[in-house]
Amino acid sequence: MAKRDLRDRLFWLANEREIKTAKTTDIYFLNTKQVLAKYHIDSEVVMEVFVRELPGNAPWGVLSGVYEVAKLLEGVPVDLWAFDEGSIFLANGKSALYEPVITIAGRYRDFVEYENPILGLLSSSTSISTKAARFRVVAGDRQVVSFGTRRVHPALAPLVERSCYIAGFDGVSNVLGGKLLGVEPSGTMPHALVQIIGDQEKAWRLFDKTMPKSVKRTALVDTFWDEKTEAIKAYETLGARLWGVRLDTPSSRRGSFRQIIEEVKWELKIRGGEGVKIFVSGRLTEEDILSLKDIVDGFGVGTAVAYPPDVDFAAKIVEVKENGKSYPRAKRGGLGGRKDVHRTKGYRDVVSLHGTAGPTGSKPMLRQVINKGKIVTEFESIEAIRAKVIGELNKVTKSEPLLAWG
Ligand code: PCP
Repeated sequence: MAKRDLRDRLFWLANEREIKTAKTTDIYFLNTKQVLAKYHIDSEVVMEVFVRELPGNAPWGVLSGVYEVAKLLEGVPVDLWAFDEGSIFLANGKSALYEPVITIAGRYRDFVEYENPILGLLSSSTSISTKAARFRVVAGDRQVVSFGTRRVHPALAPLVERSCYIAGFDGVSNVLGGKLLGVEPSGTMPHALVQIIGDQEKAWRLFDKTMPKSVKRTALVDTFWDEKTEAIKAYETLGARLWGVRLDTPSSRRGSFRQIIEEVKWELKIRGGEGVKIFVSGRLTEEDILSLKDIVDGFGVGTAVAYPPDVDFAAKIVEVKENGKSYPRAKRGGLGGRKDVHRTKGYRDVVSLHGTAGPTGSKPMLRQVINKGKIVTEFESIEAIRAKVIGELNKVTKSEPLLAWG
């Protein structure tokens, strides 16, 4: 075996056992654990996990990864409270105030090493679900399908698809992602199919003859000639069986993507193909969706959601119990004491010291998930989370979310 090969695995990946036992932690946490053990420092603490500022200082994000944090900590002797999976959470980079989305209580030396994987699980999922939610919002009633798992390590493909789907995406292209979600993967055809056959018409015909009836006949129409010419040919080839055309126009040819799409729609319409759907993909941004959604039926979005700006979670001790008494103890830049979050109408979240009653009619956002290492909550189904997120997005985009001091 070459020296550079890995001994016990194929890929540079932590396996589930290593993740579950926090082997991916940072060494300074093990140093800390060593000091606490040597001097029998068994203090109990309250740790809060939160986001100070969202990308672009946006006021809200969509939280995901709570399920995995619960599975990570299951069996560790801690108590854990959390916002539900798929909750809207708020952040304000211009204020010292923050809302904890997860609160952990327990003997610090029992969970010190878990900080790293907790943050990694939350950031990986929430960065994607928050970005995907922004695409969901700008797309309105247009179809948005996740196309981006090729942009990440294959180990993360299911996580990318789950994060996009619960944030309201209509479909996912990844086969394993779809399988774990229980949804049929969505996909058209790659340029490679047309290239290997060497003739667009023949490629579309063979696709049509091969695919089961359930697969929509969507012809990729930008391989060798321009989109208009290939779209006409696709309609002439498949006629009423042509469900849609996909334009994946490379940036070198794009010019005005909008005008290319308008040409395609016109040429299809005057030939009786007005009902043919228009699907576009290729480094799409939220701005592209906004500018094209009036003439496009669906979007395949990849990099922009699979590799989004990161939602930066922090995990900070805010309280330490010594000799049976709890003392607020935040670091500089933090706020001492365990806090509660009560949501009132219009996404006004009141953050107050733990135990303070919330405003009348408000909803406590932190629910207990783990009690002494045992999971004590039922997790919602994927479809239930997705439906909830879509409902919340409709509301939060019509509100003025506010983090308020309680
Ligand atoms: C791929 C696919 C999407 C790209 C990659 C992923 O394009 O069609 O457009 O989405 P993103 O561009 O938003 O990251 P290509 O690999 O150019 O074409 P093909 O469809 O033939 O794979």
